[in-house]
Amino acid sequence: MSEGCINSTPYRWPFDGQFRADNTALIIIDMQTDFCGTGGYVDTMGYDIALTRAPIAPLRAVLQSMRAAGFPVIHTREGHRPDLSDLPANKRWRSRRIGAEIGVAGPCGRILVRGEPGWEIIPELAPLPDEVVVDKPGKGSFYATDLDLILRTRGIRNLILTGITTDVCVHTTLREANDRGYECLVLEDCCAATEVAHHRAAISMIHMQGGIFGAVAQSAALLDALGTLPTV
Ligand code: C5J
Repeated sequence: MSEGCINSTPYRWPFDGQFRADNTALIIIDMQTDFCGTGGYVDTMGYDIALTRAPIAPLRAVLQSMRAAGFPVIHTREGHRPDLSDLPANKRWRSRRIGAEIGVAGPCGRILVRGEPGWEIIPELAPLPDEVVVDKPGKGSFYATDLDLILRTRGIRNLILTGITTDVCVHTTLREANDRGYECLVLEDCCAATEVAHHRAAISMIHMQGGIFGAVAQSAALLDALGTLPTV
């Protein structure tokens, strides 16, 4: 088969039509209280968490269907060690400037620190015990993590990317994955940014040069494609 299976733009994804539960993973990026919960990092910075909460409902539907179809699910969490030994000085300085200093106690515990309530994945999208959770200190899910090793060990080469924020951690992960040869699909309605214009721009960029980082679809298109796969 040469044409893809999912109705996406700028091409049907994946490029070679090889869409199966044994070669494709759902990646859910940073759906943590710090990014979409009341009193978390994004809320403390003064951004509208209604935007970063918008993907929760479509993402729940995708998560449920992909779990049922036997696809591996990988969750990521951005956060730092409690001693902040993996927090670059410039990242800390920038967060202090905007009034949400990483490592300082806030309504959800110490901001972006591993083990704190704000760092946890929101209950609506909580990982199952057998699902991989990747802890990352930066924006990309590959930098300073074992994600690449986990994916290659499982024979996964297609990634369906979701989560927050579209322009930061989703895009950084998309670019890292693309350069490593993974075939990527971003689910537009399962991502969000802290500015609508940034979300739209980040989605638009993917379409350049014939799909420079991969392809984009709505969650409904993925759900339709899942419905056509043989049941497990
Ligand atoms: C940010 C993220 N925006 N998950 N993190 O700092 O996009």
